[in-house]
This record gives sequence, structure tokens and C-alpha cells, in this order.
Amino acid sequence: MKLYSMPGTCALSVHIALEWIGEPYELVLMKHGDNLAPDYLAINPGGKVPAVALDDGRVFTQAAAILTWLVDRHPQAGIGAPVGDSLARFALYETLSYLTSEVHVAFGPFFAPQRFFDDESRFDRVKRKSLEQVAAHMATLDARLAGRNTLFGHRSVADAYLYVLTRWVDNLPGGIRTFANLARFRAAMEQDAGVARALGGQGMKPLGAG
Ligand SMILES: N[C@@H](CCC(=O)N[C@@H](CS)C(=O)NCC(=O)O)C(=O)O
Repeated sequence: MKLYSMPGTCALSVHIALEWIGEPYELVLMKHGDNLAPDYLAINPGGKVPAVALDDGRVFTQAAAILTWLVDRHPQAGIGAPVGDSLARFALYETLSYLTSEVHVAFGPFFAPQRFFDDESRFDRVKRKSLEQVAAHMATLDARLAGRNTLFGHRSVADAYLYVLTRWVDNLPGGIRTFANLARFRAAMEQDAGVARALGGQGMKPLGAG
């Protein structure tokens, strides 16, 4: 399978998961902007990463769906919910949905204010509001990580996704240090060999606790 990614993006979460499960993959690392080029749009008309292309031609998109598909394909990896435990599966889906559809989305106006507002002179305000939303989410997640370095008491694909978001938190005033548990989580994730390999593969560096 091929994983299409761009450095620093949420596709890193899928890259980490692939490293954790040990499934062979080919990384297609694109530059920002290449995602809107015709050859990539032919693969994923949505123009976003991650996309996973299977050898049989199927293309999968949406990080939460890809991550839970990987969990199901590799139950032995123990990075999701135990097979048959519907409450644990619910909790995993609930958290992945929260991270992808609320927390990630809250960053949108910060990274791309022009998609939300025409008046360039107001972009600073739009970005500030975006980061206010992000800060509220991060406070929630920070509280959830009190006393532990995983969201579910064991390593999971939700941690891989949260790790990516913690890298973006450095854009907040005060950075990750405002959130002591998230800072500790981020540094702990970077001690993980799979995370280190994924970062290296994407040409990215660990950020530590800030
Ligand atoms: N809901 C999608 C969001 C994907 C997404 O927004 N990816 C970003 C990187 S984190 C992207 O490809 N952005 C490129 C762009 O918007 O041009 C998912 O969870 O996979």
C-alpha cells in the first residue's frame, strides 16, 4: 500500500500507525501544494492527505476511517479496541471523531483564514479566535491525560493522532508548556521507536516538551 502524506500534517498519524503494526507500505511524501496538482487529484479528488492507495487500486481517505481500518486489520497490534469489546470500540471512535472533526477543524481558520474570511485585514482576529477554540480543546485533552501518557491506558491510534495535534499547539501563545500533561505526552510519544521512525521518514524532528 502507498501512504500519501505531507510533512507535519495529520497523515503522520497514519504513518505512525503503520510503523506500529509493521505493515509494509510505501511513503509518498509530497510538498505542500502538491496535494492540489492534477496527478494527486486523480488519486484523491478531495486534494487532502492522508490517502492510502491499495495495490488493487482502491483509495482510502479520512484519517479516522483509515486508522480504525488498520486497527481492524491488525488486532494483534493492540493499538485500538479489543475485538468484540463494543464499548471500547465506541470509546475509540468517539475520541477519534472528536480529534478529527472538532479539534483538527478548530485549527482550520488559523492555518487558512482565507478560506473563512475575505477581508485580509481581519485575518489576525480570525486566527486568534481559532486558537481560542484550540486552547479550550487542549485544556480538555490535557485534563484527560492527567497522570498518564496515553488516552486509553495503552498505546492507540488516537494517541498517534493526538501527537500530531500537539505539534500544532506550539502556535498558541505559550505553546505546549501551557498544557503540562500534553507536553509530557508529546515528549513520551517521541521516545517511541515507531514515532521516531515515522518522524524520520517525513523529515521531521522531535519537538520535546517545549
Ligand atoms: N477530514 C480529513 C482532513 C484531512 C486534512 O484536512 N488534511 C490536511 C492536512 S492535516 C490537508 O491535506 N490539507 C491540504 C489542504 O487543505 O490544501 C481527514 O481527517 O483525513
